[in-house]
Amino acid sequence: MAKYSVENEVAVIAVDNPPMNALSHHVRKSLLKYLKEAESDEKVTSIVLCGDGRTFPVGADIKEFHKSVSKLGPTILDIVDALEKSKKPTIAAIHGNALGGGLEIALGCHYRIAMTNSKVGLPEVKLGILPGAGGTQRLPRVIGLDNAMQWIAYGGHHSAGIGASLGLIDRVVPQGGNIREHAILFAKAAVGKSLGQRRLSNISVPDAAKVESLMAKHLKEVSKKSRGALAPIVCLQVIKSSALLSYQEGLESERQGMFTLLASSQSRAQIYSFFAERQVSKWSVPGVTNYQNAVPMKVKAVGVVGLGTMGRGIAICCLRAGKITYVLEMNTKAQTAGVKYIRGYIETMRKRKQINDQQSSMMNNALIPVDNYNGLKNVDLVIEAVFESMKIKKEIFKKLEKVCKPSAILASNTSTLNIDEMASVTKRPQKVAGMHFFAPAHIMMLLENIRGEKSSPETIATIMDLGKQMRKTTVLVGNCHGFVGNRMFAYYTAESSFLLEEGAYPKQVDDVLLDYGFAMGRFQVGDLSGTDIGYKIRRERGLTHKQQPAGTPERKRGDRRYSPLDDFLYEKGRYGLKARKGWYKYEGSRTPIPDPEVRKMIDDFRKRHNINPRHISPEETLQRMIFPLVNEGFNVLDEGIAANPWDIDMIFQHGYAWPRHTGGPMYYAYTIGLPQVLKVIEERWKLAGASEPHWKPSKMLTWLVEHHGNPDINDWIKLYKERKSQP
Ligand code: 3H9
Repeated sequence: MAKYSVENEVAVIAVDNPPMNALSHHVRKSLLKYLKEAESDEKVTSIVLCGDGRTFPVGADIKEFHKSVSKLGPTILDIVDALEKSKKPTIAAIHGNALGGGLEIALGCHYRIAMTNSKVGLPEVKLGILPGAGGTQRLPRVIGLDNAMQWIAYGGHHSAGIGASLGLIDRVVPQGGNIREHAILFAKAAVGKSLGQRRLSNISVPDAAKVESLMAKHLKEVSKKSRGALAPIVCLQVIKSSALLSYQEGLESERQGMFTLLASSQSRAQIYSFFAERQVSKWSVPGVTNYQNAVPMKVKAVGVVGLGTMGRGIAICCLRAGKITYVLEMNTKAQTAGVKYIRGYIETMRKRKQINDQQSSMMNNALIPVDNYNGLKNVDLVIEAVFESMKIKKEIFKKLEKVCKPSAILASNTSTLNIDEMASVTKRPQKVAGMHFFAPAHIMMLLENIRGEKSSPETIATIMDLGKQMRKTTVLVGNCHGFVGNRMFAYYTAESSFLLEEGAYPKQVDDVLLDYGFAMGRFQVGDLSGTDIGYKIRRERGLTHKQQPAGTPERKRGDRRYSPLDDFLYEKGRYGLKARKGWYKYEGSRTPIPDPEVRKMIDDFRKRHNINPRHISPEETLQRMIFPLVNEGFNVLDEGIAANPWDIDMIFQHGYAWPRHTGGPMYYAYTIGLPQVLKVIEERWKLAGASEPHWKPSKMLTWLVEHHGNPDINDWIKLYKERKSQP
């Protein structure tokens, strides 16, 4: 709805649709009604459009997309047109955010004023669509083609100050000012002034002459940064029309572009992702606790054990969240290097204006290096981040048990190991949990929190709350080897090596993944993170080639298929990018170059095992990489390790850079159709047999297909839980 009032001859129309004033159908109706009323009221000389409550409208109502209600008139474009055509000056008074359709209605107004801390932008591309209410045609007319391409194709949020510097915002109201009062004064002053050039559809695009070169520049950038995504490309093509065609023709091109994108599976996947991101914070442990009733503990001071790559990143996350951060590292050299890195990073954030001088000095003061466990006696929560060894971790937990106050939570940053086993060496298993950060911890958005069997509601609520304070996408999962992410990802990695054995080479596999939308292929990622990391984990588990007793078949561990190619690579000193050689070689840059030496290693291996290499199609490559991971995802859901398919998808999007326009592995399976996914898995299972148990069709997947075909992803859990009551 909207509210209407007339103050001092100025009509004020305030959108009132909490929490975000989205432009839902009923809001659009009410807006147009009040606009007409203001237009026809002779006592009204100008019109202010604003938002009630927290914000100016943040765009169309995303819940209405792909539903018939979105098509019900009036459209946002009708409102934009009415505002622009108005004979009385129209002023958008922006506080909070003016995003998407929200900014588009502001662009329909003759003037825009905004609070200094407001954000403006057209983020539709992140939903797999484009600004569909004239934004692609009006924005370039104000801020120029180059800026508009940048804003729309990447969907960033920009400060009111930047908007003002580009001519989008006519006045910035300082903090503490009353936007409504300023807008009314502004509106009064605008009465009588010519509106001709204020109507953006009347003016031309300033840098239209550069359209071809700008197009080439931005197309190149988006194809690198948003690989495989359709929306950024369509956005650019439609913006191009603003430079070459009339406003009306441009609008038609926008309409066509929107039509194409809305019909694509990518927009559905991205809209799903938008809600999934918000859904994961509404965690629940059925029958135990949930986000609404559990009360988190207050955490003022955190301890981080270990100052390697992970520990440093975690410490930065804690400092950014305003925690006093004790960092324990007993090796003096490692401590000096770690602390230097953290302080250097704080300085970089200050220089980049991500934090101000005061925040920087607060963070520096809050960083307290200690070199013995007693130094952690005052912390409320500890995160250990040492090498992935159960023996070492248990020793650390025993020490922490002794020194930490009884109320302190003890968390492990393990990426695979059993949290309950660590908890068993303490007297406070209810206060033990996993907090699995992804490297580099201060950059990656994901935090996979693991509840142990005995973790208390307070402990769970506290680690979830801490993730929120760190502004991470925080997902709660159950305890098992590898938890959700690494447990599923293990099969993606394993299959990639099997593909090499059977006929593919690293670049061939990586190219398929790049085409799918990953920013990097599996082997490129392996080189970037270092092939030694995986080797050490396999060695810890007794799996490496060198640890096997004489006579052990090279391609088996127990009764399971194993590829030793990764071990061979490590043994040749090919540790990845840092060694300038891994799956690829690197000559003076980070560009991976296929290396004949790796090819030979693979060829020799095949010869030794009499493997006749065969051509492996891109389709087979993709299915072999992704479907076992999906199959395991269903096992993870079946066991209750993940509560919902969107929890899994958010783990992969934010922890493994899974392309957002596919929605994540589970949503992708839903897009392909579960029957088709199951069919491939069953065929592969017949072929591979017991030595590759990751192809054994998941019970849950099989049941869903048999009983419901390809049910809505939102219904998977409900249907599966209800199965027992069915005849
Ligand atoms: C568009 O405008 C298309 C046009 O071109 C016209 C085409 C014809 N709709 O994010 P939060 C809900 S496309 C419906 O947690 P924050 C959200 O789900 C749109 N619901 O808050 C959540 O619900 P719940 C372009 C929406 O402070 C609650 O509000 N605009 C919408 O962390 C709180 O949200 C965008 O893409 C919406 N538009 O972040 C902006 N927006 O409590 C989308 C929010 O049940 N919005 N909700 O979980 C955002 O990016 C963030 O909400 C924002 C605030 C940054 C504004």
